Amino acid sequence: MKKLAILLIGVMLVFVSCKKNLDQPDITSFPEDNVWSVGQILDSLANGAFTFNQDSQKNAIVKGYVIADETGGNIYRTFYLRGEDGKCIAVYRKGSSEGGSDDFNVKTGDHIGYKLYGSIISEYSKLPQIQVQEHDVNKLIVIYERGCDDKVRPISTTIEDINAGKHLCDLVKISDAQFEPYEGLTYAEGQNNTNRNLVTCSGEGIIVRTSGYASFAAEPLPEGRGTLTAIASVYNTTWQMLIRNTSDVKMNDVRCGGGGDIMEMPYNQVFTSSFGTYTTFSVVGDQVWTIDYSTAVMKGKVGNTFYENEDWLISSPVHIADVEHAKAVVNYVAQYTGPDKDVTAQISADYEYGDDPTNANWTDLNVTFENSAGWNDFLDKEISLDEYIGQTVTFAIKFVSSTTQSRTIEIKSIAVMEGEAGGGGGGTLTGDGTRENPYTAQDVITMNTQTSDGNKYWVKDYIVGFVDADYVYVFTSAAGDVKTNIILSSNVDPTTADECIPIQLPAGAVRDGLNLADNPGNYKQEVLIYGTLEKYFQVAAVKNVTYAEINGNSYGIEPGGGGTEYFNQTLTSQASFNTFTAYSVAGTQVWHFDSAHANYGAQMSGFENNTSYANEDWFISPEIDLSASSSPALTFEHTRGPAGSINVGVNEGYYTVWVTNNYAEGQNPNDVQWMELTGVVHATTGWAWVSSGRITIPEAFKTATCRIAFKYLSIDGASATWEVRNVIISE
Ligand SMILES: [Ca+2]
Ligand SMILES: [Ca+2]
Repeated sequence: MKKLAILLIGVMLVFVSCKKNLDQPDITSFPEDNVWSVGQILDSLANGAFTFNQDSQKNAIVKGYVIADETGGNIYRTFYLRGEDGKCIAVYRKGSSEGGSDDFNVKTGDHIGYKLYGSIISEYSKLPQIQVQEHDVNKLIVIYERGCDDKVRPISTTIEDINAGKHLCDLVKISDAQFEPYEGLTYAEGQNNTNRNLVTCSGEGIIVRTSGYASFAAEPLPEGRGTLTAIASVYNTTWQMLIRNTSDVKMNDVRCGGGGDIMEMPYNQVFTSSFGTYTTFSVVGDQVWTIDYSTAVMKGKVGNTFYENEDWLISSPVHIADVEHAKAVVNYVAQYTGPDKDVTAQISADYEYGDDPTNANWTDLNVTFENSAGWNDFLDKEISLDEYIGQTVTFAIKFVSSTTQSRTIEIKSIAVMEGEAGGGGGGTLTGDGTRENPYTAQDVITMNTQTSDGNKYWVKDYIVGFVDADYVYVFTSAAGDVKTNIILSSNVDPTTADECIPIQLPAGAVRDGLNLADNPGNYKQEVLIYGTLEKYFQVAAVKNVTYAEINGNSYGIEPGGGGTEYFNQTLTSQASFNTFTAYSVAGTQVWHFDSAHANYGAQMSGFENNTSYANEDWFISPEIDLSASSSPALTFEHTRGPAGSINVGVNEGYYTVWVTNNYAEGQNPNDVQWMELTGVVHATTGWAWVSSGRITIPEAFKTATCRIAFKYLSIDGASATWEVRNVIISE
């Protein structure tokens, strides 16, 4: 004991932030000649599951801090590790029936080394994990120190960022949140795993999932508003929060979202999962504002019948601060045709929150909400509120439909904020994003697109360097070993990051062909790429690049056939996925989209919990107008896996493509007549993306109501995963 005490003091001197450990097991150190970061492990996992089983990996270890342990019973046979690089992963031990395993001897706050040799690195329903194979798990773990509280603090973030996959497996903290509903509810129901809804005062929502075996399962949900600390986890496409114990939940403030309180600018309401601080009122008609597609939706059509409606979406009162300019910004999509002035922006100084709006005086702000190009093409309508500076007002959207006409509008968010409506100037663009007239890097900077609209665009400019692991823009060729990105600029000799856009290079032909570490000759060469426009390294960028041309060479899969396009959905964003209808005829598993792996596109698998289940699942496009086409053909990219299942059901027709003229939304596809489109090229190696080839659409389907569908089958005991993206119909 004395010896331990002396050692303890020694450790204290070195590691001021931690308290040291000492009921240490047999092993006190590992060789450090092969230390992996969690980031390196995750990067390798991006290419598929793997096992640390090479002779050269005998000493492989990863070092990091335990951010959640099994105490509390909500986290099962798992601890979560935050690497010394800040990246996170789950560490999972098998149960005794599977040949496992002792309890982990680690506690939250421990600084540990974990021996990787023999472990499998895989995704469990999209959750990255180190799967321990050793029975005596603690032989794999050295605890260097304990109580490293500084290293295991939660990251304060937003639900939006969690849903964007930015914190997977990390310990995060959400503020201004509350359970909804909460009355009469406990964390879990009986011994069942239970989902509860957490919503923030700005309207974002996420699931808090609790095991029926958690020590706090039967405790009531808190009534109030406050902070929640939890592990950001995922189960396939469902993002969820796992609390460690109830001390992670501090919700003692008065609840928000009753609405009606006077809000200060900036007042931003998003309608992801609720109306938040907004209220709705139906003056006429049975149809009402609803939350769907993560937006506030209003339409006056049910089935094929139009109904008369007047329906309001109304803010809490907002104080327009004493600024030079103020505006409202409505982010929306709209389609179809309604009566004149069917969607208007209104403002009132005397509206009582919750009342019938026809009892108040409203001023029509005289703006037009044009239809958007499609369901993915969200528009920002900016409306000046300069006349109301200094006043407290209520802002509303008023919707009207008739017995013959109705538009559908989906509002993602409404912000009341400082700034000049329509201001900002914005430069003019050189290109238009087509292959013939691609955007330049400067165009991408000017447009400053933060979220992909689901479409891919062509961008052409000079390769001028890459972004290194410290997020530094390096303007030289191959000065490092970064292969995952390059940067483009319209200036071949840029001096600042402001002149550049980062380009994400997904693993495969595009990365292999473009990255500067392997291809130093690409430096200062012009490249043409095809990808989504969205944020990367916190700035406007190009991601999900599937095709590139440089110096006469091409890499990846060339989209379309080059002719007029009648339909183009990437399926690499939730919005694009949502344009299709997923219909499960049989089996629990469904077509789905996973925002953490957006480039997988639409996914379907009959495999869950290590078992293959029988399924019949259709993934059906929206109506595609081919009435003016001459020789339309379908192309798409697809892949199947894992490698061991590559031959499952190919000859039996488990992965087929069909076309029809008369499918109605929501119908069982088996009640409709379809024709199979044959000649689809299938992948023959696991997870290899291939082009379907050009599949001619038969003459009979050159109509205004053509739909194509991907039909998936699996049987009990045999299935594969099918992933589909970049679905194009063109001449
Ligand atoms: Ca109504
Ligand atoms: Ca199914």
